[in-house]
Amino acid sequence: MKNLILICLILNVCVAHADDGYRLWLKYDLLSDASKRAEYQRFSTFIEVRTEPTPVVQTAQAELKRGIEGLLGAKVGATAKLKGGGIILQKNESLPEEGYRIESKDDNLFISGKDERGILYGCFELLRLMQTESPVSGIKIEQAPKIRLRMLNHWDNPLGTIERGYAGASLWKWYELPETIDPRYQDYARANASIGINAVAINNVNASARFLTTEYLSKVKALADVFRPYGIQVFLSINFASPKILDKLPNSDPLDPDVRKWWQEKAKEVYRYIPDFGGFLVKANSEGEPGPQEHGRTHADGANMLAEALRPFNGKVIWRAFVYSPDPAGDRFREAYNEFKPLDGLFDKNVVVQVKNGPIDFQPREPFHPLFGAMPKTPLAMEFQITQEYLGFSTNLVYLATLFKECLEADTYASGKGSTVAKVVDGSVHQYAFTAIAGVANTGSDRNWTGHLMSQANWYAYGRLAWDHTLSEAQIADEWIKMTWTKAPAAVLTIKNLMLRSREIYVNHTTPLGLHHVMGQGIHFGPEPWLSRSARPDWTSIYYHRADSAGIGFNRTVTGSNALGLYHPEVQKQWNNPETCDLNYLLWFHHVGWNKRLSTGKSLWDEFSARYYQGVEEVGWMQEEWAKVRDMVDPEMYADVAGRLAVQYREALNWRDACVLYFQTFSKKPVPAPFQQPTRTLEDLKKIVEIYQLK
Ligand code: GCW
Repeated sequence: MKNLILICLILNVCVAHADDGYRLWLKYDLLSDASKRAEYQRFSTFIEVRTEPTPVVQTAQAELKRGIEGLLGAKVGATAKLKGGGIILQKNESLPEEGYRIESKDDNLFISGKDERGILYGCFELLRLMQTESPVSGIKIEQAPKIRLRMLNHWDNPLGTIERGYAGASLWKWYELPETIDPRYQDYARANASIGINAVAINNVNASARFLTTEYLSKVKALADVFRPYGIQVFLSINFASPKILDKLPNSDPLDPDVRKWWQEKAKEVYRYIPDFGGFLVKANSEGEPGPQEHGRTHADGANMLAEALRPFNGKVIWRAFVYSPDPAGDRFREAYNEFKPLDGLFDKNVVVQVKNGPIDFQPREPFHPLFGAMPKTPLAMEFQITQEYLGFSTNLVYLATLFKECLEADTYASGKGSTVAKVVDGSVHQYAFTAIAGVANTGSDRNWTGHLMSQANWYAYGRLAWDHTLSEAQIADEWIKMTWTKAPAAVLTIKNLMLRSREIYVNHTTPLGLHHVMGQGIHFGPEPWLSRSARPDWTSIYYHRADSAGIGFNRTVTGSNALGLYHPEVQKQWNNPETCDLNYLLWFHHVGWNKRLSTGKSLWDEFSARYYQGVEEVGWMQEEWAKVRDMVDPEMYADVAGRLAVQYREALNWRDACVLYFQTFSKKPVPAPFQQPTRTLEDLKKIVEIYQLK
């Protein structure tokens, strides 16, 4: 028996485990570099807590112990009998909120936090440094988040499906709650805490009223109880018509005293269950959801009614600006701006307006939303989409930090040069009293959480950027790869390079040069540029690409919809001249002739069609690069990504052939050399797309 245990132990150490990705970036496997282990060992003999051991502090302590014991393969003591060589967790009131300091002093390592969350985040930072084998000796670093509320928004439905979710079912098992607590809830909270996420809205913004019932509040409470020790607050998406749906009030008019009273009572009830409840997230008068406009009231009236109900408890209203009233003659690009800009300054103090990164809807590339910089008196939250609704679901490798950064670094010029979107969101441009950012989650019940293993990086990168938007996409990729895949320098470089190029590759094989919204109707998967009829004109593809025999693209300049006029004049200057407009945004703002010579020296048609071919070739390049790391990463994880890259190649071919063949019917031009005309016909491609639309 003893021998058997010994053999197992040896095998455990020597044989590479097949990894299913469940452990994300928190594997804590033994570090292979003995000198690094020795360096870290010097301060890892004990952990001492010199502050009140609240649940969050206990989480921090337990995590640190777990991490160090895994990484160093040595036991960590509970308290100091020795003078030096340990880690001390303590408070330091002088630090900024949620901030921490890690400092090596007098033979010990001190992790000080302004508050319990600061301590927790400091512990995760130290573990990240160790996981990436970074130097820790003589360390003194201080960090604090740039944005207060760093949220995940789940579009999870009561029956366990996830709207736009591609990694299995919802993590929340509503029918088992509150009595049964899936251990996965805790693992989920832990992963979030490790990247500084401090709030989650757990249900779909297309909200069921059932979450506000007593029956469901006890379930939500059970989740909140699991998340709390990880510093995570719970929010609920609410259905604006709840008073009517749940309690048969004659209406849900926000100025009706009975309706207001209903929400006040409801808020009280919610806080009885969850004393630290975060607040309500609201999608109203958008895509058929109820809202104040049905009663002749504004978004501000609706938001302020909820704000009044939540105020006694310090709760927040997060009111989404994703609205586009049906105006067939208009331009959807302008709708949110038209509705919200006039309301600037009319929202109560505890209201935040949440704006998607771009004006249409989470496309592979969008210009930043024109509301950023235009609402000086209303705190705006950023809404990014982590789940890849328009970016190939969980079959395409797209590292989204590049997309996030492009938006965050765009300059609004709201108060002079350098007024980036990031600085609007972090409050520094308009001195917002409260700041927030949200990411639509890509998690689900798949063992590896996100379907595509590489999409774990998007969850990770979102959290890291929410904490500090100045981090570079390369640095974030670097640390994520080292924690998730390998620390072998050549492999890290290969994977990083692939990740950093992946978003542009996806843009090339789907929507180059600023083409947008030409994907399969409803499911938003695959190409459907020929889509010409839908329930609304702005749900078709032809509405957006406007291709004709002359050219392609949406004229949003002053001679067109003039949506460009919503931006600061300096921004307009960047985009309003088709000669100088960044090619990445060209078709967002201009209808361009097929023969028009571009800055690349090629005609628009040649450049446009060539990019599809390049995109496909680049997916082939990603496959080759991936093959290079085969022996340096876990075999099961390797194979999973290799398989999905092969799928992406096939899907990229579909995009290329569908778009080239379809737009060729307008341009009437040959595919430019050296590329070959697709061997399939447009009808072939239409059939494939139809299959994906079948019930
Ligand atoms: O992008 C669209 C999605 C809808 C989503 C909506 C929104 C939750 O296709 O599925 O609904 O945006 O953001 O409200």
